[in-house]
Amino acid sequence: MTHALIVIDVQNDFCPGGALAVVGGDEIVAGINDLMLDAGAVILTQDLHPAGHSSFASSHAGKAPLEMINMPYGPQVLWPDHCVQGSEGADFHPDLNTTHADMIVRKGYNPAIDSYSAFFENDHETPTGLHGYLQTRGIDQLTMVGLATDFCVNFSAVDAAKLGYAVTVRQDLCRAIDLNGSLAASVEGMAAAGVTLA
Ligand code: VGL
Ligand code: ZN
Repeated sequence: MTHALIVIDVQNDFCPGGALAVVGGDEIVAGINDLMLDAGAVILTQDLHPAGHSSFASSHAGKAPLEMINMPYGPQVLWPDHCVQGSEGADFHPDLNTTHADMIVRKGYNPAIDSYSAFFENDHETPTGLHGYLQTRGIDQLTMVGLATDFCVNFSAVDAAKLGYAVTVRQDLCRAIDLNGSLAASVEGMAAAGVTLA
């Protein structure tokens, strides 16, 4: 089995002081850097939206952040503007060791569709290309860490399990947004999909 470490969205906007700050988001950086040292491959994901993205509350008149909206692909949480292309908030946390990354997967660049998962946009159909990359390299075992447990880590882990990867989520190296019980629901969903929660 060939193994990869997938580091999800460890970016300034998801860390304290950022636009969509996750409590304790910066606490996981040192532990993630340590894990990179003995990973067979390291893949970073980067949430990267054009200004005016359809997942931003500011793009919908009368809507506030954390309200829901129905998109053609299903229900969507509306977020504060975050990880806008070219902004400092979109950059990786300054202490994250990006030197060891074999690949950086960018997602959320389609203005009309959000993309939590590292594998598919939120229509669950449009691929990011990561599956092809991992297959080409013969990687079948994944460890996932990063932000946020209940959104991008959750969607990535469940998609990976569905695609046939052996997936472990290191909960100690993830932090959650926890919106209306989303953390508990995501843990249940990941376990049901066959993800190992460590
Ligand atoms: C994320 C909300 C919006 C995440 C990204 O990385 O979990 N959450 N965009
Ligand atoms: Zn986003």
